[in-house]
Amino acid sequence: MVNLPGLAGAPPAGRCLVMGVVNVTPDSFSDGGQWFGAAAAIEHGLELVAQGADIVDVGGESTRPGAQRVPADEELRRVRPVITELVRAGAVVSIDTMRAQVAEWALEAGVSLVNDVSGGLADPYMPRLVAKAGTPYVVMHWRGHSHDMQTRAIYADVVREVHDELAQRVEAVIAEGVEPSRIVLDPGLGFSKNPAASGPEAHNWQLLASLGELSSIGGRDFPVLVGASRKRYLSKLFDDEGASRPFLENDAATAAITALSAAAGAWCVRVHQVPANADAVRVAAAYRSAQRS
Ligand code: PMM
Repeated sequence: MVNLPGLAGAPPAGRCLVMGVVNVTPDSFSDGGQWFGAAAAIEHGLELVAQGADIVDVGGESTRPGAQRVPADEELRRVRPVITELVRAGAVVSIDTMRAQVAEWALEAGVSLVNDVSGGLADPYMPRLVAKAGTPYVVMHWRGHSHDMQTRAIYADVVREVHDELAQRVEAVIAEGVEPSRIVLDPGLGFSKNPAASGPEAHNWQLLASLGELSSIGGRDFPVLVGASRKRYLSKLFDDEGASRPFLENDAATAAITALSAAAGAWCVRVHQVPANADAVRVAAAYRSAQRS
């Protein structure tokens, strides 16, 4: 396990970190099937590191809207060789899973962070496992599994409700023994959020514009991870007379969000394509350091 900058007593990060995504799945939203074979996934992970990813996030279960769950042994079968090889190669690896059983194996294999899109709601054993391991823990805002999560995208005030629901999760995982200094918050863009580009239903945009407010819970400022990359709400911005722009064309828009999020103080961005985002976080760091206090 590697100590991640900006968390739990490690030196400050100096800039927003870049997490590159390796989805070892046949059906993820934005790159499903591309890296499904272990050899392709390992090669891709190493390429992301060479391009400047600080962390490689490996997942074996798709969470795209509508996705059905895969059995735990299949999830493990997918991620095992990929994590083993990436850790062996010296990469800083995180495990993207909602299952304690998968996280437990990955922690023994040497991952440095547990990324749980359910924030401990999907598997009640997860927070205690993470507490015992002493690794950083990404607690994402989540209202339910992917098969029907979009029916839960109902908010009177999305920023206040996501903040308050994250605050409840923070309290719950701390009660299970997770150190507050190891918690990273994530607004869960695209998860039970309306993809609208404007208006009162533009949940993802409202959350992005309020990262500071979201990260402040109980008098403490938590580090924030932003997972905006290639999501459907980005395509909505560029919809042309009902025709949706393919998500693979949204990497420039993703880099723009990375710059905005990093300038607003995000700790890390989770992205599918690294080079432009590695530039964007450096742009934001220079911009932040030039700001008058
Ligand atoms: N999004 C996806 C998967 N894992 N983890 C975190 N912490 N935050 C996210 O927003 C997030 C995630 C789904 O994205 P993909 O299937 O397109 O990679």
